[in-house]
Amino acid sequence: SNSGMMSTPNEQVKQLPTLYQLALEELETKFKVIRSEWKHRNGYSPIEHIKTRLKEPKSIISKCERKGLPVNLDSIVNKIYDIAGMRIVCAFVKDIYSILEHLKSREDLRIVEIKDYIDKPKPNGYQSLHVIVQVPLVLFEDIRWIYVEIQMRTLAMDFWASMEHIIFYKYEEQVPPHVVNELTDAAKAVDMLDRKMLELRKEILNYNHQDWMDRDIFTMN
Ligand code: 0O2
Repeated sequence: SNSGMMSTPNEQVKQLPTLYQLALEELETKFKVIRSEWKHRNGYSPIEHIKTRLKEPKSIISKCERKGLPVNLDSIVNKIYDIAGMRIVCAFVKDIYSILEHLKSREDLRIVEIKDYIDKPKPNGYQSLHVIVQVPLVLFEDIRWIYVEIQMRTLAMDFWASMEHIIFYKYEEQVPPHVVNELTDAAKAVDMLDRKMLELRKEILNYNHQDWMDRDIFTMN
């Protein structure tokens, strides 16, 4: 005899959006703590902003089809990792890798897969660090580990990806080759900007450090 808690596949499908939404909220809370602690320790937060989204049922179905998976509860829950998505935009590239190291060290998250499109950009120039994690949701009966795709990028990478999405989204089929080349060139400008901003930051930090040392010597006299 079934306990009252058993649910039919249909009921389980209905519950899915709620579970993914809750997993995103749990993860957002973890990042609130990370942000606040980082700010206390280093004087600035490595995170510029965070956005979350749930994948539309239509996109979930077409992703199953694209990957040659049957469209059923099992594939959706166990094979599609980006139904819940979180995008974290950082000021500097090194902040992204610091966050990654931190995520790896946590016991309340499982790292499933890391795709480093910063180290190896996509052919069009797309850069981001994608981390598939599982977030635990403590339910009455058990703990459900829910997949979430975290995309981490710098402000410059986010600008490029957002523009690429706006410009090319609908024209995927017939983009002239020279336009693709120019898009990839524009991605090099992203790299250049990220490096330039890091240099400027280093200069500012050195400058203030120098200033502080001068004052120190002055007071010692
Ligand atoms: P949306 O609208 O963001 O939901 P797979 O190829 O299936 O094994 P998958 O999931 O394609 O793996 O992995 P990938 O390529 O690591 O990540 C896909 C997501 O990254 C996309 O989600 C985009 O958000 C983003 N992305 C990947 N490549 C590009 C790109 O060239 N330009 C832009 N602007 N975004 C990119 P969705 O589901 O495609 O779209």
